[in-house]
Amino acid sequence: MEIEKIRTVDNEIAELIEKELDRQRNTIELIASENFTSPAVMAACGTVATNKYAEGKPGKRFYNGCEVVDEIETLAQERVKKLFGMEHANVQPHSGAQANMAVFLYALKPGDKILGMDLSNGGHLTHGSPANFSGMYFDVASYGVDDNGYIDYDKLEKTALEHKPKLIICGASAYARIIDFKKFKEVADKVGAYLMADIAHIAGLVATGHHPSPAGYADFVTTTTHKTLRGPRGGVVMCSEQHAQGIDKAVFPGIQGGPLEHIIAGKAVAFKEALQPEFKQYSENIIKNAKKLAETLISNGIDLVSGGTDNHLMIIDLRKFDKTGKDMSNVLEKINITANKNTVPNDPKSPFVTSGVRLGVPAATTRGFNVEDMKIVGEIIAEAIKNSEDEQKLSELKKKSLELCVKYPLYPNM
Ligand code: DSN
Repeated sequence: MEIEKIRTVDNEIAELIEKELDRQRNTIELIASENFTSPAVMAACGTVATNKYAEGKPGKRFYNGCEVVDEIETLAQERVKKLFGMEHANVQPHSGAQANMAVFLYALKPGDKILGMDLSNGGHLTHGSPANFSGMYFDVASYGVDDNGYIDYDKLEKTALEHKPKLIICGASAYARIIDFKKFKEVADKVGAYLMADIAHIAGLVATGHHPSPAGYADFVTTTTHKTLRGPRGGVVMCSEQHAQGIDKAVFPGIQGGPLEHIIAGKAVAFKEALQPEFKQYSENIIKNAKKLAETLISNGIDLVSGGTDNHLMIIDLRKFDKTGKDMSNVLEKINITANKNTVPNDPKSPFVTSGVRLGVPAATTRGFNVEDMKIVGEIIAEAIKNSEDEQKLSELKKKSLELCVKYPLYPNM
């Protein structure tokens, strides 16, 4: 076993990894951006490919001895292009933030105007937050959601016409509804802007046709590989041939040095998995599970932003209970459910406190949870919110969570 190999050198780290495995096994994972990657993907990441420097791209490297990693990286590129129907892919970005940064470096000059979804309305830090490079080096305008929690496309268009951004960013980290890439493209065309779709959250659903694809609409498509796509932690940036050379140069030497070829091997394996019919079934199960969880919460008196979900996630709005996302995510942790606090649109509370909790089902679905299980999970969460001060009740709920964890053993052969 891999952990035993670690133990022969470093018992402290071996013990901590085992402890983390134990935590994952005994917790219902509902962080919307997390997943359980396959043993094959994990194994690929722990191989000799980690030893190789390969600055450059396949066939055009700065070091010798890259002929094998060239094949690994080329396979990863070909598979991800097939998954998303894109002409060009660079699989080297270390993360989604790096993929986005590469697009910014290629398409923009410092001070250029960008238009992205406001972080507090569901956008991502790299879509123009003042705390991030995207908000520090570019002039940011933002759009958000309407009173019903749906993207306000009219306001998006008005803001675009007013600000004339050079780049419009669509895609979100906390948005439960279908994103209309066609509408975004129409707006981008009206103002002559590039369109970037950051599909990090929904990539797995896009790959299987369970969410519309940005291919044919967006100039640049970025994603992480570890969320609904269920690969190793990393990023990818895709575009048409027209932008290929510029994007590749932006990734290296623009923002990164040597690519992580062992992680790229893991990405290649994950892309192969995502091309199989079983993955389509997995996406379908995600959608069914998310709908069941949302439906159960609502029928148990819990409000959701936009009143439900079309994808893998949902945001609980706690305002009517006068409770905070910070407290409730800690209460859920007490009963072995992991989730994260999240702002709701127009949140009166700070991002460190929040009035919401984001829930997502990709990880639980990988584990095998079905709609009956999601109903139980929804009931547990609703009870926990309503009885958050009742320690006796919380210990009963923790027992129920653990029963579900035992029902679906995680990594049984590890
Ligand atoms: N941190 C990720 C998420 O949780 O959505 C976004 O990068």
